[in-house]
Amino acid sequence: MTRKIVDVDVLVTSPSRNFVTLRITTDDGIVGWGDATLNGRELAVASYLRDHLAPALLGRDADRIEDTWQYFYRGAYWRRGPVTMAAIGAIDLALWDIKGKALDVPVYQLLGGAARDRILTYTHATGWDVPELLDSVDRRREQGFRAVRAQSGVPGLDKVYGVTKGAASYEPAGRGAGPVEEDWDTSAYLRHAPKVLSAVREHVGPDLKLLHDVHHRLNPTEAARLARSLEDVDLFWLEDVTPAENQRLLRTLRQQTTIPLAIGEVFNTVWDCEHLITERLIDFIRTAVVHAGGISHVRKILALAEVYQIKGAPHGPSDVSPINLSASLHLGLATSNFAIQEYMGYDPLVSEVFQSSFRFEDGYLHPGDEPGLGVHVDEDAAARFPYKQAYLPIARELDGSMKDW
Ligand code: KDG
Ligand code: MG
Repeated sequence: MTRKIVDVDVLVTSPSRNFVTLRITTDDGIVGWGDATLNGRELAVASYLRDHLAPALLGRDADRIEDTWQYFYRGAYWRRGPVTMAAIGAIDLALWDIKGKALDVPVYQLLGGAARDRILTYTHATGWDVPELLDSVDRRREQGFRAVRAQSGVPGLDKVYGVTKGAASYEPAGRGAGPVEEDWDTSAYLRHAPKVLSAVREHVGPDLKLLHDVHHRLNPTEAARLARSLEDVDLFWLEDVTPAENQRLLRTLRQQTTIPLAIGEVFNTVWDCEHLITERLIDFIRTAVVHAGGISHVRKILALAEVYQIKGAPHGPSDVSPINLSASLHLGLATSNFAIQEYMGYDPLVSEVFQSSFRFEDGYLHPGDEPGLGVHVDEDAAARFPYKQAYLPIARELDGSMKDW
């Protein structure tokens, strides 16, 4: 028996920020949902899906998830890259959602069943100065988080990516007709970050897991200097220390420090991280489920990582939708080498569009036991929030030259 795909549609909605959502419907009336959000490049993925992949999906057997993945990956002459892989990822999530609903089981059961009871999660704390950051960390601990990523301002700079001034929660993209420009000063950052993170460790004591994200801003020498100055802070990880292309040079850094390294939120396939994994230049692989071709491909990345004692810790910012978060949780529950899930939470407007069954308790997440991925999309609510152009900011050195992401 085949379960035919009879309808494919793409929703672009902006409840506080932009999300691209794929809806696939089968001839027996099952609806599956996939996230296709690529921050700042949303409409490119929407068009790739609508104009190129949707027509080829009509009439295919929805039950053949792996074959559909291979069809769109191997069948494309122009492979890989974030737009292509997010589009394939969205289809993959929607098909896993359909299969779970068809069999009346949550997706984690289809992936082998629970390999753990719950998933450790970390969230973000940000403050422009140390007192503000400590307040933010304390608020996160009061909410129950056992792991917190801490980011602060840098003296002399007006804005720093990932850091808010005051109590506002941080949103990676800014709305407008072009990217906001920020300044960057490596020397000031390298002087300041160790003091701030030491103050946080002193304030919270030994138990809280502390993480810090460098957002690809350093070269390997600078990264080694930072890592060595942070040895006593006992970080759970240091993230994205150098630009993602700098893979071979990470060996120098590894020789200088035992600080665990996390990399990979901008990777899209196993071929982007194969060297990092097989040379064990990292400790945590961060590919987001949707951005690397969905559950079907990310579980292969995690299987490779398992051989090298590297753990999965997928990207989970507020700029991918609750459908992606839910998929990540199903995969995480069923995967033995899964370490932690990033969870920034969502603006209340997002919950008007995406009603999810995952639950947060005592610093851990669980995807819930609804059939499929467990996310209901309210299309009327989605239609109330039209797309608004938005970009991630860019950064320049103090002399005006472009800085890496
Ligand atoms: O869209 C990019 C953001 O999601 C990213 O910059 C946030 O680095 C980030 C993180 O670790 O969540
Ligand atoms: Mg990051």
